[in-house]
Amino acid sequence: MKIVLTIAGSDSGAGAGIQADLKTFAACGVYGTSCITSVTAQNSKGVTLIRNLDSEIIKAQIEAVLSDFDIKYIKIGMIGNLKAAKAIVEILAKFKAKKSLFVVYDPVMVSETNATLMEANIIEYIKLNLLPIVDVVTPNLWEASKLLKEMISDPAGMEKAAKKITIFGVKHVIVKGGHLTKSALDVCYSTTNNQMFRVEKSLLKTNATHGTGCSFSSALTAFLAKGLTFKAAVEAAKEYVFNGIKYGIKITENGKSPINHFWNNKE
Ligand code: PXL
Repeated sequence: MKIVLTIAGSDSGAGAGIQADLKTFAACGVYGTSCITSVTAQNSKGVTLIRNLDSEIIKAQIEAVLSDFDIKYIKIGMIGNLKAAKAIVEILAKFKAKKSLFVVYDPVMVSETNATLMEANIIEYIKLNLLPIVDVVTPNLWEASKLLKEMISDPAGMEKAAKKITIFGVKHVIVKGGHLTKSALDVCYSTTNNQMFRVEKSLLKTNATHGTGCSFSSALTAFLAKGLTFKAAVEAAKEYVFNGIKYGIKITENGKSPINHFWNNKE
């Protein structure tokens, strides 16, 4: 069985974050290991408290698994502050010098309930130091706008943005349009073969969308680890999340219900 690693924050509601990542890995048939960067107390209504972990424990978790398990594919999610970002860059650079690692980064900035999960002043550091050592970045419209300092709001803008983001040194960009009004359209660009392609699904009328971003990037990591091509892995990850939303765990009328990571095994 392929072994992968997630570097992300903990979500007590378990729809997103490290809990979503590990469930997605299990559902997609890979063995997931983890490094927790931050602990968030949250439910379907919002985030009540965040504790970012210190760089020593972040580095030690990554060192422990990468020095022992045979891991080639890594997913990164929530990075709360500059210290965490620096710790992750430092340790990944160290291991990348020794062996080939393929890194998928979901640039998490706010929660589904709009709480700030990443200090805004670290975006420049991330662009200059983390993006050059990751292989895929998966911003949503808002995150892509923040990375490029310009508004991205439609498919044509998404195509331009996907290409532009590769300037920071990342090979593949997926601009996710889950917040578009007509359909859930993602625009993908690969520098390896200069390929631009789109993946599209219909919008589902539900609030069970908590964890979609985390689960998409984790499913993508899992499918890449299993040997799918980039395009096939994106399509399979999109299908996985679409079904997770369709069979969501409806726990609330007003807040954000979590997706169902094990829709394939539903009652
Ligand atoms: O979906 C973004 C996200 C990432 N990581 C953690 C989260 C969330 C959203 O709530 O809680 C820990």
